[in-house]
Formats: sequence, C-alpha cells, structure tokens
Amino acid sequence: MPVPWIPSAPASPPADADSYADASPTTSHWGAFGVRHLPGGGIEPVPHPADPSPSPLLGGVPGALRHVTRIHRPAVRRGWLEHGSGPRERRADEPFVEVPWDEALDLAAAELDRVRREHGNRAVFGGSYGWASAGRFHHAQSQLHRFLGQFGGFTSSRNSYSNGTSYVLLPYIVGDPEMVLRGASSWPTITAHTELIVAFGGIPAKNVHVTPGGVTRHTTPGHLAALAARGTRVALVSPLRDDLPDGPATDWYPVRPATDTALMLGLAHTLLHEGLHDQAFLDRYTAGSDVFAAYVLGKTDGTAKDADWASAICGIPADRIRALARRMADARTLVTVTWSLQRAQHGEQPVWAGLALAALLGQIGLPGGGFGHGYGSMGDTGDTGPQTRLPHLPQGPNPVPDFIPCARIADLLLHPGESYDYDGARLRYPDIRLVHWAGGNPFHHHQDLGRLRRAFGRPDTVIVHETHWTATARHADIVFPATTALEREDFGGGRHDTHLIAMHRSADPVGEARDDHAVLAALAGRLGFGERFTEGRTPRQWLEHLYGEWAARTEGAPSFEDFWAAGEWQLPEQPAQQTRTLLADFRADPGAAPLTTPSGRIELASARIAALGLPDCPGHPAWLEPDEWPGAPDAARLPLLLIANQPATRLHSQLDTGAVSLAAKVAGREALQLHPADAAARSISDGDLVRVFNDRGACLAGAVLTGRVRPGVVRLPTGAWFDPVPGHEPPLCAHGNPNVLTADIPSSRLSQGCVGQHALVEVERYEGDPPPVTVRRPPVLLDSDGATSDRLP
Ligand code: PGD
Repeated sequence: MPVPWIPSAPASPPADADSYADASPTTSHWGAFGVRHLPGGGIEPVPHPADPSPSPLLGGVPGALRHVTRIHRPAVRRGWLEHGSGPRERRADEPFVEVPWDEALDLAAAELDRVRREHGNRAVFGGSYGWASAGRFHHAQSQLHRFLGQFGGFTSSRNSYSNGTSYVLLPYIVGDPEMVLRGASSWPTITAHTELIVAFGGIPAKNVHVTPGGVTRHTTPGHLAALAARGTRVALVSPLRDDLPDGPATDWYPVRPATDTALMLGLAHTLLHEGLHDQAFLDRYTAGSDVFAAYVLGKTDGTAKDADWASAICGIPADRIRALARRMADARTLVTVTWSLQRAQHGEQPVWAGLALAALLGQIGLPGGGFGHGYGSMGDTGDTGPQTRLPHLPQGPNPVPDFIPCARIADLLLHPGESYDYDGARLRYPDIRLVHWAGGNPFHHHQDLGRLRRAFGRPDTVIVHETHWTATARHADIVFPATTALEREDFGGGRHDTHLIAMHRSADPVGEARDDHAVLAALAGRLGFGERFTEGRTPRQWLEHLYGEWAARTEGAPSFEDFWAAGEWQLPEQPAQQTRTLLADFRADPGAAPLTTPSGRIELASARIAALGLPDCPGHPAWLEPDEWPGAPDAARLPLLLIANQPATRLHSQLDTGAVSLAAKVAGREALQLHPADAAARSISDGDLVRVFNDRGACLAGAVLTGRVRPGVVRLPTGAWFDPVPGHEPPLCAHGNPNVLTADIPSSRLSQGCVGQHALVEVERYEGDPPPVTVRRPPVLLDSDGATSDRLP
C-alpha cells in the first residue's frame, strides 16, 4: 500500500483579515503570522492577510511551542558539576542536574572568567552559527557576540552553511557577490522576458517559504504559476523531479548527482564548437574566456569536453545536451544554480561554470537573461521588496581577530595549532577551551556527527542556550533554557520584506525560560560589565530605542507607539528594483561601471585563484572528480548516492517536533525516498524500516518508493533530531539524521565550505527489533538531591 507522504508540504490557506485582527502579530523565518488563543488553551497560527502563499510550516508551531522537549530549568551535566571542567571522551552520555538560575549563572560566569584568565580570550569560541529565530533585538547570535565582544573578545566564525563556498568564490569572479545572489533578474522580470530557464538544482518550491527574518508575502509560488501560465520552459537539471513543482512546462534532465559541472562544460562545448556563442560579449565583458575556451575545447589537456564526454559523466544523452545548448542560444535564457550545488566538494565549479555558460550566451545584464544563483534556495531571491536596512542590535567590536570558516568547527576543536588554507591565506586554529553557543544546532547542521561528537569532547566546557533539548543541548555542560519568539517582545522582518512586524508576546515562557538577553545581562553583571551590556535599558526600552533611531532616518515611519499598536508598518516600495539587474549598468558601460574584480570584468579565468596553486580549485571552471559520486571507486561498495537536502516540513531542525514534520515521518523515522528499482533489488517495500549506512555511521529511516528520484539516488532531508543509539561507534541514529553519513571535508582549500549535500551510502531493510526514537523525550534530569525530576513523562 502506498505510504502517504509530503514531498513538498501544501501551503496553508491564505487568511482573511478578520481572523487575523484578533490575533497577536509576530513573524518567523517562515513568514509573518498572528497567534490566536483557543478557548481550551493552546494556540492557532493565523497567516498574515497580505500573504498570498503562507508557509505550511505554520502548522508545526503549536506542537513545538509546548513540546515535552522544551527546556524548563537551567541544567548542568552531572560529571561537570561533580568533577569540574575538562575534556571528556564524549559528552552526552550522562544525566543533567537541574539547578537554580543563580547557581547556573555563577558557574558559567566563573568558568568564562577562568578560561579568559588562564588561556586568553581566543580560547573562547563564540561563532555560534545558526538561524535561531526571527526578531531583530532578541537575535541570539547578535546578543552573544555583543556579550563576548565586551567580555574581551572571542574566536568567531565566518560565512554560512547555506552559501559559504559561493561567498568566497564570487569576489574573485564577479566582485560583489550580491551581483548574482540578489542582483540578478527579479521574478516579475523573469516572468515577463525569460523564454527558457536552465535550472541546475531546479527551483525547489519547498525552500521558498523560508527567508532569514521572514517575509510577509511569499511571492515565489505565484511567480512559478505565472511562468506556467506564460509557457516559459524550464530545463530542470536535477536527480530529483521534486526540485521543480508541477506546473511550468518542464523538461527533466535527471543528471547524476555531483556532475552538473560536466554537463555545463558539455553545453559550453556545443556553443563554442558550433559558433553559437557571443564572442563580442566575451571580448567586452569578460576576462579569461580564451583560457576557459581552450580547456573546454581540449586544447590544454587533450580532452574535448564535448557532449559525448559530458554524457559519460553526467548520464544525460549527448543528443539531449547538444539540443539543449542550441535552444539556449536561440532564446532569452536564464541559467540558474541553486545553493545546494555548492554545498559539495569542489562546490565552486558548478557556480563558476554556470556563470561561464551564461557568459557564452552573452545575455548577462539583460532582463530575464544571464545568470542567477539561489532562485528557490530561499524565499527572497528574485523578490522585489524594499531593501531597507531594518533596525538591529549593535554587536560592537570583537577584539580577537581569530576566526574559522564556520564549517571547520570540528577541525578547530580537534586540531589546535594546525594550519590550513582559506581564501588565499594560511591560518592556524586557536586552542579552544570553552564553547558558547546560542541559537544554532551544530548536531543538526554539521557533517560527520560521529566526528563532531569526538570534537565536542575536547573543550573544557560547553555552554548552550536552547529552547529545546536538541542534540546540541544534550552535548553541553551548562544549559540555559531560552524563550521562543512567541514568549517575548520584539520586532522583525526579512531582507526584502514588505513589512516591519511588531512581535507581540503571545505566550508565557515555558518553565523558568529566560530570553538570551536576560541570561547574558546576568552573566555580564557577574563579570563586571552589566551596565555596558544593557546600557541601562529594559528589553522594551531597547525596542523603543532601536526603532526610534531607525525611524528618525526612515521617511514616513510612524512613532513606536503607533507602530506597536498597529502591529506592523508597511515599508515604502522601491519600484526601480523591479526591472533592473545589478549588472545592467555594467552591461551599459563596463568602463564606467566596472566590477570590483582585478580586471573589472567577469573573470572566466582568475589569475589570482590560479596563483594560489590549489589542486582542488584551479584558475578556471573545471570538472574535478569528487571523492564521493556515482563514478567514484567507493561506489562499487556503496552504490547509492545520498542527497541530504533541505526538508519540506520544518526549518532545518526547527519544528521537528511539530505536527507537519511528525506527519511526514515513515515508520516513525525520517522518510528516505528511493527509486522502485533500487528498492526491488534490496527487497525493500514502501513503508519499510531501512538502515542507511557507510563507513562514517548509519541511520534508520522509513522507505518511500518513488519514480521522482533518479535510479541510484536516495534522498534523506536534513533536520531529523540526532538520536544516537547507545553503544554504537560509529554512530547509529535511530531517527534518520543524514549528517551521520556526510563527510566533514571542505569544499576546497579556497573556500572551506561544507559538503553536506552528497555522500555514498548503501541501504538495507532493517530486520529485528528497531531501537526506539528517544530524542522526542527530554534527557534524564535530576534535581539537586539526585532524584529524577518529576517532570519526566
Ligand atoms: P536550526 O535547526 O535552524 O539549524 O543549521 P542551524 O544550526 O541554523 O538551528 C537553530 C537552533 O536555534 C534550533 O535548535 C532552535 O531551537 C534554536 N533557537 C531558536 N530560537 C532561539 C532563541 O531565541 N534563542 C536560542 N538560544 N536558541 C534558539 C542550518 C544549516 O544546516 C544551514 S543554514 C544549511 S543551508 C545547511 N544545510 C545542510 C544541507 O543541505 N545538507 C546537510 N547534510 N547539512 C546541512 N547543514 C546546514
């Protein structure tokens, strides 16, 4: 019997203004909404009336808000409390002792002070990567960075797990990354002008509900419907058919994972070989096209990257490759690359090769043509909303210069003193003694969780602020219970948002939970800089202050009182954004509006990158075999390629305890999509419990058979809470977290980005008694007499 499953959860119905009127306004990374209180207790999210396509994730909010895994009281790991700080072979196998706030704060402040005195501020890691929650004042990382900066500084982290590889590459090849990340054609321009979208990685509708800080209007689903109505063709290049919603006129190119660069080079070869490229554009706007063309035509290495060569690597028939190249040259064509493609080993290459392909077509800077990066990766790519800088908390300086690229966290903890390459520099890892994390879940977001578990054993102390008992909280020594956005006052909005939303408090804090600001203010008080941290303001006074400063320089902004009473302010529109790409001026006159690259042009070959001599990132786009792809030697033993992409039913690991995420579990675990032919070869049926494994670890998952994945490919989205079964090394996750399987290696020595997207695996039916999922209950909690807490269910 087919298993009901949600490949891309249906949108919530739009709300009417009346039902929103009695709700408390708020916003979230998945959009603005109101909170309505139900008669017998409980809450109901009401979508914002201006939102044409509210996020399905709203349905996960009520269950997560009061879930049994909420952290009620400060807690300290028993071993740390009894034996003091110090490295452990592994954290997370002991119970926690719940302690009064003052005791937890005294312990944390004394330990911060000890580490600073004995080892210096660079021994404190405060990178604290993560999405936390929406809200400009109570933004957990901003609060923590302000606190640690005033404490004397901390080792920080740079870039993101989202597009960290592109962020390092793009300055070399286009100058300002925004030129292609947010400055390419807007959706209205695409729907008006584009005839063909060649979408590498697709335009995954599941991601467009999510934007950092939220959006009030989710417009991308409407634009995709407009594309369908206009008949714009989309060449979907992805192993997953669901990377583009049904609707637009679609030609599916089910490419082998990790081989997009080879396909791009094959397309480029046809353009060059058949003289379909725009030489005048290359001459006027690019540098290094001769180097790139020589490589593609095989003049430098003797291998022509023609369609037959590409076909053997990427699995798309050569005649389809040639036909697509000819169509691209014959139409207003937009080449797009999702961020997921750069979340891989050699992740620079598909971005750079995609840009080079678009340059050959000569349409960069034209409305609806050229290159874009991240359509469908997030809700605001291609959005036309205002670009107002919203009010935010000043973080102040960090006196410590040391940093890591964020995806190097395990290397930092495991290899103090070791050197590594990053962005053309040679850096050294400091010796970290204390980790302080607020608003992120590294045991969700990092790769090779078995290795991360060993790395988290190394520091003397780990302090975590969390709303829920996530795996990261369970790996901490001191845990502070944080409020959620619904339990405090704030204001919020995303980068292109149409509204600034007043976030009213709509629920009482759970247990003794406090805001991150309150926790850090109390620590700052104990460490002697409480007044400097708070500037003598209450959180409400901070909101008034930050809003007031911003309103004074923002035309038409109402008073704080009026804004707060109205629950929102609609930001002024900026119509010019709608039609011009950021590269339009460059296209009009590259001499007058040069790019900030060394040549002032788009660099199809970069002398600066070439001079670094990096074997994993040469000076022009190139096909480099990753360690793990269907053609790798290890594929003989691990014949399936796992795609660990963004989930449709939650935000990363957030809301995994909510109704929408839980409804999509299969056999009580995360759902693994696999092709019926691969399932039949392993005697796996729909709904079976399966074990997914490789040398780094294993996890359990529920099988979903579908022809919408390419044979040889399995998909297991990220975000199921890590649930290691005791006694398993390498780890076995009972719940289906794919990061037990992914590799903790850098995308390259240039960018040091994360490679979480792909891993070679094998899958088998799970026989016998499966270990239960335990992560949806809190860990063992003791009171100060050692008795088990009476809150345990
Ligand atoms: P979240 O689940 O959003 O994941 O990684 P990230 O760490 O951002 O974690 C945020 C945490 O903050 C949650 O645990 C939540 O409970 C907590 N939180 C929320 N509000 C507050 C608050 O007010 N205060 C405090 N103290 N805590 C709060 C996401 C990262 O994962 C990203 S951005 C990407 S793009 C990556 N994607 C992939 C991928 O595609 N494939 C793999 N394999 N791995 C990935 N990891 C990355």
